[in-house]
Amino acid sequence: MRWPVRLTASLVITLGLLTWGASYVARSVMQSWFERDLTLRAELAINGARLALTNAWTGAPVEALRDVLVEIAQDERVLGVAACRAADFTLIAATPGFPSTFACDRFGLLVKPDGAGGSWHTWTGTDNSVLGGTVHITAAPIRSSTDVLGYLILIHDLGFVSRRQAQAERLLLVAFAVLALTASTVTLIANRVAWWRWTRDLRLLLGGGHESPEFRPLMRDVRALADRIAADRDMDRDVEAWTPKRLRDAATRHFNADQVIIVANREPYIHQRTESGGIEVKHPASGLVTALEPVMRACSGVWISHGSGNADRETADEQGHVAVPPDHPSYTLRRLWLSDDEERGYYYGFANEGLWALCHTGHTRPMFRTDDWKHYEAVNRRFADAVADEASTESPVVLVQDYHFALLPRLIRERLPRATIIMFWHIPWPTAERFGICPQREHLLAGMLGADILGFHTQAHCNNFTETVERYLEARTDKERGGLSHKGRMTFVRPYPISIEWPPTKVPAAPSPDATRAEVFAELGLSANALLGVGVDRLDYTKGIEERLLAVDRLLTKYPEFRGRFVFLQIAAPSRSEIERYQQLSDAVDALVARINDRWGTPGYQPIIYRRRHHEPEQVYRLYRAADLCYVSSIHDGMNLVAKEFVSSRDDDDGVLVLSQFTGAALELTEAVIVNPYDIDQAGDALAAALEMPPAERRTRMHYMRAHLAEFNVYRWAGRMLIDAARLRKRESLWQRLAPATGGARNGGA
Ligand code: ADQ
Repeated sequence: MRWPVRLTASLVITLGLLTWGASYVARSVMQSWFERDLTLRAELAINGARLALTNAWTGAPVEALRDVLVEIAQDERVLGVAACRAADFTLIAATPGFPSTFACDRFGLLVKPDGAGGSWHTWTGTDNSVLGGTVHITAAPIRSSTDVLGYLILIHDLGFVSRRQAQAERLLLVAFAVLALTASTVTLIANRVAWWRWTRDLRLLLGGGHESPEFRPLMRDVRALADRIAADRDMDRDVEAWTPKRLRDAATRHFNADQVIIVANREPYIHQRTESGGIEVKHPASGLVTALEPVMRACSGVWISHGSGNADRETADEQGHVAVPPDHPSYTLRRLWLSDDEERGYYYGFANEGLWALCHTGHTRPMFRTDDWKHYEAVNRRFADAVADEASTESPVVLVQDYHFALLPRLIRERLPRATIIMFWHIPWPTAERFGICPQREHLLAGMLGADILGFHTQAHCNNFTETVERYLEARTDKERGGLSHKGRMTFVRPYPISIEWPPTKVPAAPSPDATRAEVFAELGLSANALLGVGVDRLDYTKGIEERLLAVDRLLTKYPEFRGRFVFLQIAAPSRSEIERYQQLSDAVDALVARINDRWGTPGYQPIIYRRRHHEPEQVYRLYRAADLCYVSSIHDGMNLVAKEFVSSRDDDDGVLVLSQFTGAALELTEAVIVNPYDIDQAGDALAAALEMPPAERRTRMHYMRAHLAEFNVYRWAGRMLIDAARLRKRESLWQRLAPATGGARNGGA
């Protein structure tokens, strides 16, 4: 809460308390005044009529005594007067208004202790049963010269006192409201004026227009501090959910008009020619695209990538530009055309046969060919030129994606020295020893260290990278801040676990999970009591598809109750099919599916349904929502977004995620059933446990995983990197300004 609001709130509370206190005091004082007044009136009335009373009491008929009582009861506030005998507290006479249910001996309790001497007694209180409200009762003794003859009971209505008290309280309340309103208005106006004056002075001061030379260094520090506070404020706001709007705001606040450029090999929209000669837009099966596309939609800017679709050229302009998303354009896609040789050498060769195999423990031998390396270098240079072409300022924020572009940060730095470069490595980073296999290891590391920030999914990958640099380059490590200094510039190495968009845009429009399940079951020809597991992957040897199918085989072997009932639907998008290892994998999966189906299949039942083709995201989400379980069995995976997508799709809090311990996601989605996919027995048991899991446990686990994703979504992933980069940039500019005085080092720290 800002201080003027706090001040106004405390003012209102204080005035409220004061009013309450004042009305309490006023009520008590008024009450005792009125009581005293009534007692005096009663005394006056009774004393004035005492002679007549004594006469009427002794010997006169009851009517005479009643007449005297009626005289006394003239005052409109007197409810009634009665004469009671002293000896036995019985009624002698009473005025007509005297409550008939009020008995003399009721009041005797008050009088009796006094004994025969008799004195005045009063009682004030509320009696709804007999007297019908708040009353004041006076009992006055009537004496002959020797005895107490009896008591005269006067009952006064005190209702008027309450009415006057309520009136007084209302007045006080109105006075308080007027006072509070005036006080808050005055405070707010005073605050506005003071704030306006203060910010005007500060603006003048920080704007530098009136800055005297001796204050300049101080002012620079103040500005840097203000920027730092703004960045800190963004970090502190992390308790708030990250949304596209918040990400956009953070990008605008920290980078003003500076452009955001993403470089990724895969494009988010691929134009493909259909068999009928038309053109359709495809969304690639890529975790990187899944994560970055919503970020780009939030930040606008330019996405540079290889134009890989066979209708890409004709849908782009001469510079390769096309506005996307096709239905609501919000950013520009810049396509770069690669020759077949370039694609073979850079993409299939060095990046995928070399680096992909090197970075994953997938038991596939990495291949490094000199020719591929040359293409890799050349294509990296071409992309660096494209970034320089697309840059509309000299200090854009460039987000370089993945192992296809290890050389790019340094190449961009040479072309745009003032750019802020963030590189994110989407796959694991191996141990220093393993990375040493790569013949071009030093070039790759030096290229990456051109970035300001290098992001990995996990701290373990960061540690591996730091050790690799320490082993192969002359670099200084700043362990405390996670920095690596190479050739005079610092690169920060940090974990940023990637995620998916949240709230998921594909879910609200979809039919309910029950309806989806019924539809999908009908399409697959499954009976209503069947159980469905799904696997969703690019057809890649790191995803453990063979291990997954073997686990299904083990489930059916060990748990006969699931035969004929459990069906596993595996969809696999063909990927890198030019590479021999991927062709082998495809054949091996085909053979395994056939073997398992042969073994357990019956007429009308196939335990594995295998679809080797690309599916659009909406179709993938339908399958997630229809399934009883999703098994992610990667043998090594940077993060794995399928696991997170499955969780995000289940707004019914149902379904079980069975997840490999070798994914980055396993560190976050700890409520999944975590397995070692190599341990086929354990994985078979885990599938059985998932299928038999009680609904309440399924819901609890899913609930916690969804809560985690709601907080740690892809906007947070991107936002944290941008905020860290903004911090660096501010610090960098401070160092540059101070450079003449300090002999300044660049890129001093985040
Ligand atoms: P990928 O290896 O591509 O990503 P992953 O994170 O699992 O792997 O994402 C795959 C994406 O492709 C998902 O969005 C999924 O829905 C989609 N997909 C999979 N099969 C599909 C199919 N048959 N049809 C259509 N779409 C399909 C790399 C790293 C990961 C890291 C991501 C993000 O290998 O470890 O999680 O980058 O950083």
